[in-house]
Amino acid sequence: MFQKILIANRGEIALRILRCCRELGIKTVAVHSTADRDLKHVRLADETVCIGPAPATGSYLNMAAIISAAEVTEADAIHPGYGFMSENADFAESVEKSGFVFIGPRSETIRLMGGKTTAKAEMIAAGVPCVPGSDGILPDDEAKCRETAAKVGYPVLIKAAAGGGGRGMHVVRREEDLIHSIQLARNEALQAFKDGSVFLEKYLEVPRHIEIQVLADEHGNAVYLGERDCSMQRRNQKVVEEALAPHITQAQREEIGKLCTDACRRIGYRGAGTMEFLYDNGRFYFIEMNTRIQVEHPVTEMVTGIDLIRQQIMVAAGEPLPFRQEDIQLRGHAIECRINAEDPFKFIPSPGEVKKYHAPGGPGIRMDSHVYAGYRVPPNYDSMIGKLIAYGPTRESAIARMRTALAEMIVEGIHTNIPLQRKILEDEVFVRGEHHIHYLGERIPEWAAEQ
Ligand code: MV4
Repeated sequence: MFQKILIANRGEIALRILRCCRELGIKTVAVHSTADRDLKHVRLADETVCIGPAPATGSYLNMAAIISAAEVTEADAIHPGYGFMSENADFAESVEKSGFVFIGPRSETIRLMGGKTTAKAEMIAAGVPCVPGSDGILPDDEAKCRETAAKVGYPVLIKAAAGGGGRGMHVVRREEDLIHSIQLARNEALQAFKDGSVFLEKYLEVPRHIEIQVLADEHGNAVYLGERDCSMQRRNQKVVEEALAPHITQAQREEIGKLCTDACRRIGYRGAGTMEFLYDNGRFYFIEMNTRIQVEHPVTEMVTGIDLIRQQIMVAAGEPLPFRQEDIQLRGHAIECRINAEDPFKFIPSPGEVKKYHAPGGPGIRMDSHVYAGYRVPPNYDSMIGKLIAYGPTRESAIARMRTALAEMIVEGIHTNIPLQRKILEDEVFVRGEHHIHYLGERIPEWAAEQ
């Protein structure tokens, strides 16, 4: 087992990883920027290294600085958390070549699944259902593009093959707009990802976003840990996530879960991963794979009783998974509300000093946050300051506990999205579990007007 892990991240996930290392008796190295000296995990770590200035490009995205920090502290492994270097295949490769363990899949796997068309080809080969579309990237030939779009049927969606986050996506509703949209998407993809490759899919108008959590070891074992519904989102930022997904049957879960674990074994996957699907008209369609731990992993931990960070560390160290699929029980329901330092209805970031902080508690309540009274939220990073998770035996009980927790939570000195979360938890469409990926964006104008 590892003696020392370097945590190449910040905020709540860095603290989550540190706590897990402590439990396992593994020493920790916190690397941080000059703006992050007061982070809770930096205070708690066995060793700390300042790796650069406040802008992430000079610190949390600085490969050489992170690897140097691992060298000087003699760490065995690097945990990348989510965001930053977590899905950078070049970073993972450089970690491997420097003699450290990257806590995640092999760099080749990250590269393969990081490309949306290469990932999709692997999933098709494994028998996982995908959104109908072009067979790989679109050629320059305009006639061939028109032929592909006509075969798929309008509306179609043009997507960038590299990168993610919904950038470079264009919906095309009529054939006369196709070539122009492809050109726009190519230019945006070139700008954003230095790769103008695009592909095409049938556009699903009002799907739900459901993702399957998988865990695999180096010995050919792979399990699925149920699914999460992440449909409550705005501009590709998830706001509320839950496990399991409302209205999904056990038969559907088992069918898609088995396909996902078969795919993991096929590609020699190692570690925690998420297969993202759009769910429309009772069917799952794979869109992309995330090769990292995700923000919303706690809801899966609550319904499975499995510590996903611990399992990531164990399998990265070469240990076999300590359970088989038949040992995994999905029990109860968990909901996560992301707590952001931002105006609740205008979404303007709200950095600054947290003057008062009272985290909620009680049965089934978990607060994953690095915030404390007196902490200054820096303006340089993502606005998420924590995650409130409510677990209950049923979805109704999890909602009731989340409402109670949101009502008692106090954050003063900065604006937070807690008022928005309270609105969502009272919303009848959410309560029925009938929301889709466009729902929140549609409701926000009304809620903003009430303020
Ligand atoms: C789609 C889609 C509809 N049809 N693909 C957005 C970002 C990227 N992760 C994939 N995305 C979408 N792909 C087809 N064929 C709608 C979206 C989409 C979306 C997906 C998941 C969560 C939020 C979303 C918000 C807008 C659009």
